[in-house]
Formats: sequence, structure tokens, C-alpha cells
Amino acid sequence: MTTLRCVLMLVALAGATFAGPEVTELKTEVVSVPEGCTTKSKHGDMLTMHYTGTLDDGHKFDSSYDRDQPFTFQIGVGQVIKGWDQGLLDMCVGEKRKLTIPASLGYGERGAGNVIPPHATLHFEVELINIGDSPPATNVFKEIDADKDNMLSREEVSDYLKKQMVPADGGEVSEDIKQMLESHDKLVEEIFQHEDKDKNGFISHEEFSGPKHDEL
Ligand SMILES: [Ca+2]
Ligand SMILES: [Ca+2]
Repeated sequence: MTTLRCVLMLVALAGATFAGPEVTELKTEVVSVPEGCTTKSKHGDMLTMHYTGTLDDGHKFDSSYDRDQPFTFQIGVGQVIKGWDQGLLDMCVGEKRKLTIPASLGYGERGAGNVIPPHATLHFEVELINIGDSPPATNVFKEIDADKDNMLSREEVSDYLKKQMVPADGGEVSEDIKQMLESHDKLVEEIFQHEDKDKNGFISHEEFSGPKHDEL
């Protein structure tokens, strides 16, 4: 009896192991490349893609075609799974590829939600729709520092906040915004409590915790 159970277990294990060749490396197949391709995708570009993702059993888990809405992201910065960051480089606009992505470069041993099971190999058919420049990094410090003395005064912070709250198109100021403007002195105080570390009444470039560099 014990022996039989052992044999059955071995058979089951063997079945699991040899169910299919395990994918461990990213596989990139070029399906078609348009003629006259000059610009290719590179690290940091904003890529707009159409894609269909399927599992080993052919089940489609996601497709931008179904939504009729391509997907835009920055490549190489971890916004997407590693298989995408690595498999969509050097690609022309209009080029189509097939990616086979091992779980280690996909959603790993945990999977994702109810959609991607643990240890899943992912298959993507992708098409590059557009390559855009990287988004400019906004230097908020510079935007607030109206007189360019490299220090933020209460007035500068206050003016900046008002600008953010009032609609730029000159439309009606909503009740919500009126209330925010009324409590906005308090907000300025809170910001200074937090940011003006040496309490000299100004937020220096060094003290400022928000975005303050022109380049990432
Ligand atoms: Ca200033
Ligand atoms: Ca200070």
C-alpha cells in the first residue's frame, strides 16, 4: 500500500515536472518591421503600445485592443514588468513582436490578483505605436521661487498654492476651492512647520522635500 502511494506520488511529480519546458529566459521574436525605420526605442523613452497578453493555456488576460486604447509608459524605469522593460528596446514604430516572458521577469511566484497565477509564463503580442520623449521633470522649487533668491517665502508658497487651486481657464471658482482658499493660510503654516527645518521663515533649496531638480 505504502509502495503504491509512493509510486503514484512519483508519477504525479514527474507529470508536474515534465508538463512543459519551463521558460527561464526572455524570448523576443520579431514578427514584422516596417520599412524605413530610423528611430528605435531606447531606455527612458515613453512608449505607446498595443498588446495582447495570454497565458500558457491560451487564456487572454488583458488586451489593449479590446479597450481600443493603447498603453503608454516609460521604458526602463520599472513602471512595467521586467520582461517589458527588457523586451521592448530597440524597437521601431510599427514593429510587431512576440514576447515570451518567464515568471521571474513577470509576476513571479505570487502572480497578480485573480488574473495571473503564480509562476506564470506570459505571452505578449505587442505593437509599438509611438515613441515619445521622456516626460520633463518638473522643478517645483523653481516654480515656487518667484524672485529666484533660492529661498521660498510664505508669500511665494501662498501664491503658488493659490495658482494651483484656481482654475487656469478663468472659470467659476467652486465652493470646494473657496473653502480651500480660506483654510489655505493654515496649509501654508503646515508646510512651513514641515519644511522650514531651521525655522528661519524661509524654505531653502536644501530643506525643500519636493521635486527640485531639472533632471532626474
Ligand atoms: Ca524666493
Ligand atoms: Ca529655513
